[in-house]
Amino acid sequence: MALEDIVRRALAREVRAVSRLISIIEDRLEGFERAYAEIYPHTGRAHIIGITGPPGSGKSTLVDKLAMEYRKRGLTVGVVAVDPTSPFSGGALLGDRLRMQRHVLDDGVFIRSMGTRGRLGGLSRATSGAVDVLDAAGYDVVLIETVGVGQSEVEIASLADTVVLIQVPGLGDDIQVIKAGIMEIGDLFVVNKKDRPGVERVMAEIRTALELSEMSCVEGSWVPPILLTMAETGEGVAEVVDACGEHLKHLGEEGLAERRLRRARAETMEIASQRIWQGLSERPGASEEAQRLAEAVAARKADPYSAAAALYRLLVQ
Ligand SMILES: Nc1nc2c(ncn2[C@@H]2O[C@H](COP(=O)(O)OP(=O)(O)OP(=O)(O)O)[C@@H](O)[C@H]2O)c(=O)[nH]1
Ligand SMILES: [Mg+2]
Repeated sequence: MALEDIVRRALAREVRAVSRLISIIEDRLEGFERAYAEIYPHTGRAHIIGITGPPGSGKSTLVDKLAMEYRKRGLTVGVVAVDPTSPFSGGALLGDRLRMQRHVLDDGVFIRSMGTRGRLGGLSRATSGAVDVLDAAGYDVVLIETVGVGQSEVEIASLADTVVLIQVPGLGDDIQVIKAGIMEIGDLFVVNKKDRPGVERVMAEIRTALELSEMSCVEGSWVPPILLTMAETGEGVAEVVDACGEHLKHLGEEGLAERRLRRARAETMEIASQRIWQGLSERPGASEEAQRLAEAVAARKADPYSAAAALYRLLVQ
């Protein structure tokens, strides 16, 4: 199929074309930039929701139930599951596939899993591309699942309009909640596995951490709700959907525009710096010069700033 046809069909939400277009962008195949330019004007309509939490906390189960709840409400859902095979619940990819089966006959749900290995241009670029394709294809809601292991929460936060942080009882200590810099990105907290002992304690820990960070909050700012779920049975899932909707409403046009400007800036800068690096590496002799400069820095004959400036001059001269 010609690229033009793939783009046209993806924009009409034809599942196979959507899938193909994500691959083209993910693998940076011939013409991917042209395709991106064509779909991009159609993006910006979906509510993009990031779902993150510790390995095995029930993210995939919750995402599945959220998709079902959105379908019940007449909305279409795209899902991007990033690295679903965590060492914790190894083989989750198979589980994810089985869960997908349930949606197979429903073209209102599209699920895409992405591995983390061998990504050109980084995982966040690939995820971002998939999200944009789903958004352009007209899915009303796009759910992104990532395992919360530090950097990934921050990346998901930069992509999503609403960030849902999942916690579960029984993971031992409270570091999972209080990890510095993570609390701040949560717009919604979900304590899953409410059938397990220790739920009250997790909720109290989140509440305390939130109160600490709220001390600097201005009046009228969003107070992240803490919701209880049992993803396995679907209990509490409708309330999560409601809360995501309320968060979007609270953001309003202005808040949403501000978040999206942040994303646009970060992405544009990231692509630009990749371009610059690529341009540099294509200059004859540049990698030898980079090596020579690195050796000079290591030997304290040059400082890293002057070395970088010298490399940069290679590019612009
Ligand atoms: N007891 C209980 N188990 C649950 C609940 N929700 C999910 N689980 C189980 O927890 C396990 C992990 O669920 P997943 O949805 O795969 O978790 P995940 O966070 O996506 O896992 P990774 O993607 O591997 O990080 C599965 O065996 C689920 O059936 C719940 O509410 N209560
Ligand atoms: Mg999962």
